[in-house]
Amino acid sequence: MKLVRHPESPVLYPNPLNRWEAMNVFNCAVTQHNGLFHMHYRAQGVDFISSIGYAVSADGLHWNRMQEPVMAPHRGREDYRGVEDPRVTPLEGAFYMTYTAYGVNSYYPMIARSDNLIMWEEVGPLERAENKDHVLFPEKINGRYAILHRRPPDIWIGFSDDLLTWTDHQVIMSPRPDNDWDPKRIGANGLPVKTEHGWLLFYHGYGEEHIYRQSVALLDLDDPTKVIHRPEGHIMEPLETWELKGDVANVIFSCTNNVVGDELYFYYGGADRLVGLATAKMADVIDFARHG
Ligand code: BMA
Repeated sequence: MKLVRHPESPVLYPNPLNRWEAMNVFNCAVTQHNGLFHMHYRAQGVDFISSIGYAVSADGLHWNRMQEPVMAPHRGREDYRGVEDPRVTPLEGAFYMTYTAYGVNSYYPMIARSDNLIMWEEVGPLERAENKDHVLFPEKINGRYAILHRRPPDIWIGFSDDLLTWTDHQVIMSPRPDNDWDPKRIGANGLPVKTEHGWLLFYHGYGEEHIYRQSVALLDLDDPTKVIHRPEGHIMEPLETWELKGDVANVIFSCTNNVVGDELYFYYGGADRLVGLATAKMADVIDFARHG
């Protein structure tokens, strides 16, 4: 099972007229709300500092962009190099953005909140440690908020009563040293998709050659610390010129996995430069996650 590149992909390019997004636009979250697609994307300007731009679309292909970022570095030395890799989770009537605060010397995982997808206020850090690829589940699990995150090199899960204090962290998936595509590091993509067979988790992995590929796994609905099945193979790898060459070579990276009708819309950053779109039938993805 492989995702198929959409004929209109890439769907978002850098805009050389705006300093803050002149160089690269990539790693977006797409939120379907009130009949529209809302995109939050990582943008890099001429100084290579990352901020988060916003675009809206009726069809998921053609986007209207705001001229200013909706989030820029705002924590002094702690996010001086940028705010990166937004993932947006609708939860209890609000929207939560999980993103990486990249500081002068280090990075840590942040959580922000919005009622309208444009104006964001900080909730706080998940922890003040080198950790990223964090994403909230779209509902509470056994009465607590749940978050996937990545203390290198594994995918972890943690729980909270108030989104501020996170406890009960444990590893749920690790790199597979003998596997040909995810032997070194793995991390979660967009928010897990609830299916009748379990939480469908999209994740990325890479090895010594630093090629970022994508795959899926299924987590238990009631106890997502349990991995039900994890296929050996991947569902997408860099192949197009703009996925092989860009700001960082050989990268397909994603912070979102959208269900549109009976299809998966998989938006991704290609070589840390453009936003691409690939699709598949959801039924095929779920079948691969269960039996692949
Ligand atoms: C990760 C993040 C992503 C990036 C990827 C590949 O660590 O920085 O934003 O797409 O590396 O360069």
